[in-house]
Amino acid sequence: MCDGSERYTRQRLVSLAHTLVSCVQPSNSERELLALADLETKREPFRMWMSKFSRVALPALQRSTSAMARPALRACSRPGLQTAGQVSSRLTSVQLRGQQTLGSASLPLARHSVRHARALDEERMMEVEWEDGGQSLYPFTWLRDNCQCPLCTLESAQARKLLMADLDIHTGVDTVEVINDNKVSIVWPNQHTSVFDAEWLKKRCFSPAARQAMQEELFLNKRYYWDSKLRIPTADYQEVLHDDKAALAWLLALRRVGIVYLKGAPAEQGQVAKLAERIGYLRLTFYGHTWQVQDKYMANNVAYTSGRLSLHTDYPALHFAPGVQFLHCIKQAVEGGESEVVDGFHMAEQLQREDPEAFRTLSSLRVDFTDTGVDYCDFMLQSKKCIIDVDSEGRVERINYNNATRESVLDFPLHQVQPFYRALKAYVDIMNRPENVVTYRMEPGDLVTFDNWRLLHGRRSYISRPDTLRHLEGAYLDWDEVMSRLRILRSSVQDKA
Ligand code: OGA
Ligand code: NM2
Ligand code: ZN
Ligand code: ZN
Repeated sequence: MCDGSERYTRQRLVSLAHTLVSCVQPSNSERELLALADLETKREPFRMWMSKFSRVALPALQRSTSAMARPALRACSRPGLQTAGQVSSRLTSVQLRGQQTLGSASLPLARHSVRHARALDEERMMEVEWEDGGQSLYPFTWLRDNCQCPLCTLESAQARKLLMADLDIHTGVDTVEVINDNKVSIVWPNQHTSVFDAEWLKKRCFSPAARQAMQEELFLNKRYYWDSKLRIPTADYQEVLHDDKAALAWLLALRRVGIVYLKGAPAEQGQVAKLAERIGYLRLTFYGHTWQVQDKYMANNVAYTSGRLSLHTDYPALHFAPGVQFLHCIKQAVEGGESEVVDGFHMAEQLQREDPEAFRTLSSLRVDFTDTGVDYCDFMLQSKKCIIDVDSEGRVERINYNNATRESVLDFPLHQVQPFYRALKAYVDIMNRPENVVTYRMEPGDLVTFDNWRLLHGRRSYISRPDTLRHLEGAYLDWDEVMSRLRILRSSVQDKA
């Protein structure tokens, strides 16, 4: 088998691994999950890689209850997985025989051919029948709104030119036909013509499974939850700066695991800014573009002392707290100064299970935070945040908690004060259990990157001596910019493969 097809197979299996990641539940052991993440970074000889894939992916697949895991399991779990050719053909057949929507978004190499397309005038939808037997429905209004022609779309910006004022949301169609090159052509009643590529349509199928696959591809919202047994994913700082594959692996792990350790940075200022440039730009706050964590005289923040910092997220005093944090160790204390981290989402899940009342309290009561002082300029911040932010479906999406900046002003009625303290204590007690905390000690040249919306981090107190001044440099970024770079790297690395 030539290198090209090995690469092809590997790429497909990596795609599958991505799908698996979205199938496996947090109950899977973290070691397996991290090994899965490793799959996409390591350039091992093909056979070794294949046997690792089967060893790691199969147990996770077998335990997964997700419908998406089943066809993948059928493809992988037969004997003879070791040879690339066999796997390759099995995956092909899975794609061909699968349901219309299976992983269409996460299997980029799949080809979807249109067998037939017709207008359902009554429902005002177009029905597409795929070669694999599946069907997809597309409303006329949506099709007209998303016409890709140069009159309706500014191609150079990939943006819609068509105005809402010019969209007839009750439009019918004149004709629908499949044309050359796997495209569907629609002629509208005013004779305007739209041509849609089949792959483009397939990705935008409205079935729940296709939508879920597309959302996962766009936002990578599936996380690995962890506890003290986590081995923090680690990469080489220089490699991340200079190699796209290393940078992609870094950001994928940052998204899924929430923390990645980089080693090998020069022990001098300027590295967090350089790393931020790898992504786009950093987030300016009142503490400056980057900030120096040191024991300072008349400190404007508890972080700038030698005291212990209990587990916290940075900057809940901002309504839009920074999504990502970098901390670079330039000098470590002789004694103390170790770092601690916990998975705030995992801890919130545990709280919800053990003490649903406390979870309800922390996810519904808005707490005031405050921060006043002078740094980049003078500031007087006030914010109101739930300590556990949940989305409209009740999923945890952000943790906001720094005990140092929690306001003494409590904006709730008397009878809710004690229940609030009880709930907060319950959450903090879970976080502080030794089985949940990962402890590490940063050495000069180490640079930790983490999800500040998800992790809580802390540091032990340290002995401050003038000759060995502990010094970390930090910077913030936001998730939009980080995800943007992640998507770009994913598509450029994929194109090169
Ligand atoms: C901070 C912080 C960690 C450390 O500055 O907010 O969490 O190890 N610092 O000093
Ligand atoms: N620093 C490290 O919420 C906070 O005050 C976090 C921010 C000072 C930039 C600390
Ligand atoms: Zn058009
Ligand atoms: Zn902090």
